[in-house]
Amino acid sequence: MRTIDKAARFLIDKAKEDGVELAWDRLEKQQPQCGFGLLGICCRNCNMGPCRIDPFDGVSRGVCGATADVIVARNLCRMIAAGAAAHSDHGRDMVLTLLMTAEGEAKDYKITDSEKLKRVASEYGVDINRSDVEIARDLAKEIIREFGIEKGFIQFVERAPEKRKEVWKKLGIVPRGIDREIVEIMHRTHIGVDNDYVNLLLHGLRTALSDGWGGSMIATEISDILFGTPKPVKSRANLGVLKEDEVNIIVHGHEPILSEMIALAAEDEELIKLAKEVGAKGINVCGMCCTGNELLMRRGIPIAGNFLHQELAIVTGVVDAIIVDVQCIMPAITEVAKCYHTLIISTSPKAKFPNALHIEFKEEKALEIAKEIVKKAIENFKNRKKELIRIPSESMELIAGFSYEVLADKIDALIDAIKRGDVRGVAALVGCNNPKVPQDRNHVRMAEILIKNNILVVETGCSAIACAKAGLLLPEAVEKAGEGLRKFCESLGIPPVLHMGSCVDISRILVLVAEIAKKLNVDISDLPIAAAAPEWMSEKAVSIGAYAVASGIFTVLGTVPPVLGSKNVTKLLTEDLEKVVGARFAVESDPEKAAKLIIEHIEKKRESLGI
Ligand code: SF4
Ligand code: MSK
Repeated sequence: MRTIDKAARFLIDKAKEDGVELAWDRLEKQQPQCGFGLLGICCRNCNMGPCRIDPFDGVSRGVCGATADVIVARNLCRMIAAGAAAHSDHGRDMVLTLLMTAEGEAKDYKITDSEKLKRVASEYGVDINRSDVEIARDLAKEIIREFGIEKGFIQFVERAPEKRKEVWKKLGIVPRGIDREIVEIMHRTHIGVDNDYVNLLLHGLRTALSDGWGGSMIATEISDILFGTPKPVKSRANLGVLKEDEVNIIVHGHEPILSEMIALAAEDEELIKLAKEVGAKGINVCGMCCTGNELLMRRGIPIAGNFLHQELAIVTGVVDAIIVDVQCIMPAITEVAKCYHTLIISTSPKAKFPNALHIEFKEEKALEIAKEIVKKAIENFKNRKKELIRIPSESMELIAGFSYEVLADKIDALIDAIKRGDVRGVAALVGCNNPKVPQDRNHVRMAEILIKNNILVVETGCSAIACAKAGLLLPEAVEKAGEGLRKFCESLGIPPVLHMGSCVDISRILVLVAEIAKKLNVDISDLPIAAAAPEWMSEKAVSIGAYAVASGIFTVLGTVPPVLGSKNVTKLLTEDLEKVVGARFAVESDPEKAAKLIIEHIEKKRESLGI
C-alpha cells in the first residue's frame, strides 16, 4: 500500500494512466537501497575514500583508521548540522525581514503582534518603552548577533526549566551561537578532528539545541510578530480544496515571508478581475507542507496536502502554479509538471530548479513581485489540458491555530486533568511523509491509539496535515478518544489532536512543556510526555529528534536512521542517553507498537511523579 489517503490513491492511479512517475515509483527503482548507506557506514569525508566498513568482509576501518563508531557518529552529526542550518537560516530570514520592516525598507510588511514584540524584546533586554518600529529594530539586531555569538549563550535557552539548564551546563552542551555550533560540526567531522563518537554526538545534541531553542524558536517568534500569533481557525485539508473553475495557486515550502504576500496579492481587485477575464471565477490559494501550515494557522487558508501530495497536486491538472521557496520541494515536480500545464515558480536565490520559472522574491518589493507571480498563474489558466483534469472530492474540515499563547491559559486545567488521570499525558507527533511508509498511516494510527488511551496529541508539520485529512483535528474527533480525554477536550471545546503549526513551530511545543515543567517544579524529562516522528525523512527531522531528546523528551522514530552500523552509537542513542539527558530514542516502524512504547513511557513517568 502506498497511502491510506483516498485522494492520493485516486491520483496515484491517474498518474499511472498519464504515464507519470512518482516518488513511490522512484523508490521502487532504488531497490535494493545501498546497505552501507542504510547502516550509515560509508564515508566520503576525504579523498582517500570513499570508504565503507564491512564487518562481514573483515573491513573494520577506513583508510584513515576511522571505525564504524566514528563514521556513523560523524554522518549523523552532519545530518543534524544540515537540519539545524535549514531551520535556522529560515529563522535568520525572518529576523532580516523584521529588521528591514523596522528600517522602512520592506514597506509591505508590518508589525502585527505588538504585544509579542514587547514580550520577546523584554527577554532580550531591549527597552520596550518606545515605538514598535524602534523596538523591532533593536530586537532584530540583538537576535542577529545570536547567530554567531562569540561568547555567551542563546537567549531563549532561558525559557527552559532550571533543572534542564543544569543538565545542559553539566554536559557542556548549552548552545552558543547557532552558526557557531553548525560550523563546529563541520570542523569536527572533517578528517582527523573529533574521533570520539561520544564527544561527537554530544556536540550534535548541542547543535540540535541551537536549532530547537534557537533558530526554530526565533523563526516562530518573529513570524508571529510580523504576521500575527495564531488563534483557532477553521479550514479544510486535502486535494479536494482545489477548484476546477478558479485559478489554483499552491504555495509550497517553508517561509511565510513569501506565502503571506502571495495570499495578499490574491486578494487584489485588479488580479481577481483579470482572473475573471480569463474565464475563472476567482483565485484559490492553497498551501502545501509547512508554508501551507503557516498560512493555515494564521489565515485559515486551506491546505492541499503534505509532503507526498506535492506531485499528486499537479496530476489533478488544475494547479495553475506552484510557487516555492525553500525546503522539502522535490526536484521531481518540474518533471511531473511537463505532462500537465502547471507552472513551477521558484523564488529564492537559494533554491533554483531547472525548468522552473524563476522570479526572485525581494522583501523591498514584496507585494509587487507577489502580484507579478499571481498574474503568471492567472495567465496560465487558459493552458489547462481539459482531458487531463480530475480533482478528487476529498477535503476534510479542521481546526488549526493552537499556538502556545492559545494554550497558555489552559495549562492549569491540563495539569489538573493529568493529576486526576483523566488525561494520562501529552504526545507530540511531528515530521514528514516518507514513501517507505504508507502515506499518513503511522501518523493517523498513532494519533488514534494515543487519544483512545487518553493522551492529548499535539502536532506540527506534515503529521498535522495527515491527521487533518483524517478528521482528527475536529472537536468531534473526541468520539475516538478515551473518556477522560473526551471530558477534558469537551470542557475546553478543543479537539483531541491540536495543530500547533509548521516544523519550526515545534518550538511552541518546547515552550509548552517547559512551562508545564516549571509549574510542577520538575524537569521536562520527569513529565508524562513523549514525541514521535512516525514517517520522518528529512535532515531537519534528525535535528528535531536530537533536540527533543536533549530537552528530555522520549522520542520514537518510525523510520530507521542510518546508525545501525555502529552498535555503540545505536546503544548510546537508544539506551545510554537516558542516563545522561533523561531521555532516549526508540525506533519502531509499527504504529501500534510505537504508540504502545509511548503509552508505557507516559505511565512510567506518572508513576515516578506519584500521580
Ligand atoms: Fe575514508 Fe577516513 Fe577519508 Fe572517511 S575520512 S573517506 S573513513 S579515509
Ligand atoms: S514540511 S520537513 S516534509 S514535516 Fe516541514 Fe513536512 Fe518534513 Fe518537510
